[in-house]
Formats: sequence, structure tokens, C-alpha cells
Amino acid sequence: MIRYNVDESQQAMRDRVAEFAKKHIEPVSKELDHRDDPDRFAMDLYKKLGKAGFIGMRMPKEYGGGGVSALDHTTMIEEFCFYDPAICLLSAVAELATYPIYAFGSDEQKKKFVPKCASGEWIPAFVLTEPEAGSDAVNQKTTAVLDGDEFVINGEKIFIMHGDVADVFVLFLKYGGDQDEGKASRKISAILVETKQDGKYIPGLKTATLKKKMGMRAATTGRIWFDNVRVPKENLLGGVGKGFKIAMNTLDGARVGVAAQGLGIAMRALHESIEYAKKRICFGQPIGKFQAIQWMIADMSTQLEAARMLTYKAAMLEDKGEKFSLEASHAKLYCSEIAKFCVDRAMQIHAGYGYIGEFSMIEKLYRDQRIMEIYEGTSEVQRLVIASALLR
Ligand code: COS
Repeated sequence: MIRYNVDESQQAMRDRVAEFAKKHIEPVSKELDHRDDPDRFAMDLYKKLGKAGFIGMRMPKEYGGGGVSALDHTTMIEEFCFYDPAICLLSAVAELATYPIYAFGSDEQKKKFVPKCASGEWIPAFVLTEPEAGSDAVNQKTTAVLDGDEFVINGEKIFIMHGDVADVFVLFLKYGGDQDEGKASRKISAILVETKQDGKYIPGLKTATLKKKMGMRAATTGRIWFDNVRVPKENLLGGVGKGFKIAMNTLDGARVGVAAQGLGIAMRALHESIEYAKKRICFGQPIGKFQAIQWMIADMSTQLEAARMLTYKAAMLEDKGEKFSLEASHAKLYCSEIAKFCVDRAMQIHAGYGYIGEFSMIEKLYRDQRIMEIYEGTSEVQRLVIASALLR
């Protein structure tokens, strides 16, 4: 009743995720949410996700991916987040970073990188954000200079999902064109960086794991420094000055993914609230008999259904090959906000049993959901994208 499918393949995907989740996610979910040990990357689980086909799902089968539609991928994320949003990120980050290689790479680059990233053998990271370039993504300070057959890279990145463990970076930086003239967004390029040689970081590359993260702890978040890092010039992705468009195009799809994360979180919050309202006795009857609780549940359900329609619309446009930037922003904005609303109402319904993590999942959901209004473009950036599309 709290799930809705446009077609049968969505239910098949939900069944597939549920089977994996019961076997491999539920037993480790609490352990990976460990507060004091955020820098232990869940490599075993990552490999299991890869083996089960949950990494690189959107990549074509010829490149070792699952070849699933955007709608089915959305369903996968939604259902995964019902079980554990943080563990879902292990897969979502791989998709975010593999997509631009597949969509904009040369044949050689695709053959070299995509199958390894799509199988879970290599961990890829999408390396855009800098200390002074988050929402203002154009304001890149990291630079590349061509020296013979190599780029020499200098700069710093922050808040990079899996940046502390990745084998390959899709790195965005200032390179190309006349850097003093013309549109700033056309002076950004993307370069693929293989981070390791013989199991060690290449010279000049340093990373650190960011500590005391509020939620989403099964996935790590890193900081990266480049000090004269040398990369072969054939690792340029998609051409000189194409980096910003590559990043924006990639984020369109990723934003539908974040919307789906919001759906999964809201769905779990609603599910837990319904179950709890049926069994929690207060003033001599289950609290679900009180109108105050009924209205909260009705509001959660209504918002979840509306959010789902926005998300599925964006995914279906993507599947049809149509432009979906506006719809992706609608979905990401609304789903991240309703996830917050639903988790907050679930907390109110559970009261003390929601606030204390050992009693329910609500406390974890409360921490996990908060990043959704921030990453892949804040809610303010989504409003900017929506308004500029409408006012153009
Ligand atoms: N797909 C492809 N190209 C796109 C695009 C998209 N969705 N959106 C914009 N572009 C292109 C534009 O067509 C334009 O190309 P031209 O130079 O040929 O004209 C170029 O990119 C610049 O577009 P625009 O001027 O609209 O970009 P802005 O600098 O105004 O972008 C925002 C501003 C805030 C929208 C952008 O910087 C952004 O999305 N920031 C958030 C980044 C983010 O999500 N960070 C989160 C961390 S990443 S995990």
C-alpha cells in the first residue's frame, strides 16, 4: 500500500533489492552506522553489491553494467533506501562517477574504465566540490597545466563521496581556453585520474576521511589534495572546456537519484509510523485511533505519493531521451523536503522511542535524510535551476 509501480519491472526490482537487503544489509546496517569509526570503508559489502549487479546498473551490458532503465534504477534506489539510505549511497556514488565516463569518454576510456567501475572492481569518485566551489561550481581553483604528454594538477577538493578510497577520479578543474577571457563555465575541463600505482597513491596525491559526519555513515566522504600530480594527457574527458557541461549533465541524472533516496526514506518513515501507531497503546487505545496521529500519517502518505509522481516523471523523461533538467530539480527539491517532513512526523509519532536509536530506525533516518537538501545541489540551487528554466 505504501509502494506504487508503473509497471511490473519495478516490482521485480523491489523484490530483488528486498532479497539482497534481508541477506546483506540488515545484518550490517547498525554496525556501519557506527559513530566513532567513520573511516572504515565497507569494502566487503561493496564487492557484494557489485557481484549482485547493484553497482553500475545503468551502464549498458556491453560495458559490464545492468542496462536497466532510469525508472527501474529509481526504484532500486527507493527500495534500497527503505532498508538503509547510507548503504544505498555505495551504489549511487559509483553510478554518479561512472556515468560521465560512459557518456563523454572516448572508446578507449570507456573500455578501460567503465567495466571496472561498473563491476565494483574499482571505486570511482565524482570530484567537483572545492572549499570555495560548492553551489558556485564554476569557481574552480584546482588547475591543470599541460607539460609535454602530461597534465600537472594542483589544488584541493572537499566533501567528495568516496574521495578517500577511490581508484579513479572524474576530476573537474580549470583548464583550457583563454583563462582570462570569456565565460567561466567554458574554462572547466574534466580529467580522469587513476589514483594508485602498485596499491599506493600516485606521487603528489593525498586524501583524508572527513570525521564526525552526521549521517550516511556507511559511505565515506573525503578531502583530496593535488600537489603537482601528473596524469597522461589522453585522460582528458570529453574535450577541452567541456567539464562544466559534463558535470551539469551528470547531476541531472544524479538529482533524480537523490529524489529516489528521499522516496525511500519517506516510505520507511511512513511504514514505521503506521506499524507503531497500530500497536502503541496510549490512554487505553492504539494511538492510531487518535485524529492527531491519523492526520500526520495522512499528510505523510499524500506527500510521498506526490513526490513519487515527480520522480517517476523525471525518470520516464530520461528513459525517453528527452530533456529532464527541470523535472530532476522539481523531484530533488520536493523529495528531499518531504523526506525531512516525513521523518520529522515519524519522530513525533514515536516520541522517545524515535529519538533513541536503539528502539527504532527513526533516529538514523533523521540523521541520514538531512544531507539530501544539501548534496547534488542544495534546495536553493534547485530553486535557481527551476526558476531560470521557467523565466528564460
Ligand atoms: N546539462 C548540460 N549543460 C548544462 C546544464 C545541464 N543540466 N545546465 C547548464 N548547462 C550549460 C549551459 O548550457 C551553459 O552552456 P554554455 O556555456 O554553452 O552557454 C553552461 O552550462 C553554463 O550554464 P549556466 O550559465 O546556466 O550555469 P551557471 O554558472 O549559472 O550555473 C548553477 C549555476 C548554480 C545552476 C550551477 O553552478 C549548479 O548547478 N551548481 C550546483 C553544483 C552542485 O550540484 N554541486 C553539488 C556537488 S556535486 S556532487
